[in-house]
Amino acid sequence: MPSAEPATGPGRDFGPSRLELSRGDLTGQHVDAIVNAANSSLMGGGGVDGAIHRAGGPAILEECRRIVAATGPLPAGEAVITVGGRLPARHVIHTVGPRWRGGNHGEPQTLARCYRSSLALAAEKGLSSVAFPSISTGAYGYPVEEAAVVAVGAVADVLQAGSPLRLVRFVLFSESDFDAYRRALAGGPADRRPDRI
Ligand code: AR6
Repeated sequence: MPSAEPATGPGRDFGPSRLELSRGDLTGQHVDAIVNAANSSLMGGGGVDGAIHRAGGPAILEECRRIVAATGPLPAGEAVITVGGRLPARHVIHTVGPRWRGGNHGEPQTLARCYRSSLALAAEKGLSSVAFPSISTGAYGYPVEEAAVVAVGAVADVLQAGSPLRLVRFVLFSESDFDAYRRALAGGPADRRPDRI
């Protein structure tokens, strides 16, 4: 008989906080917030963004509209939070990843800021569990092997520094993405990461 909760995947503990990898669909995650790989308009799109709005329903888009009306388009690297609508997650944190332009246009720094901004917002709101997709590696074209190192490194740095978050999970859609993140996690400390993130 299948268990109600999926088995936990590979991970790493940072004191009371856990970074975990799993394969599957982000929209089904039972966490306090899932993170959307959005675009600056916050008006929805394809990929994981489309899946989140389809599954969560119109309440998410309504709140996105109010946010953009009040503060304008969301710059890459920043994050905002809305309700989760019909999703199992109570909240959606929307962040905008960098478009890949060859790697010398600040892409790693912007991508790292997406993870840091999202986690800072989650902590500020008193949340304890967050699930991320692989930001920027779909429509925005960031090579997944490189993005995985930045993503895992940025989250590990936040948890290492001490965070109220107890669980940060990457939910990878494909086996090959999952393997890239597993390699990044196994790569461990900073000596394997690109500089100046
Ligand atoms: N669960 C988990 N991961 C998913 C899911 C899902 N349900 N669906 C797709 N992915 P993308 P980006 C993976 O393109 O590159 C949108 O149109 C997907 O396989 O969703 O940041 C926005 O509106 C890939 O690995 O996001 C923006 O315009 C990863 O999620 C633009 O795309 C990210 O792919 C953002 O592009």
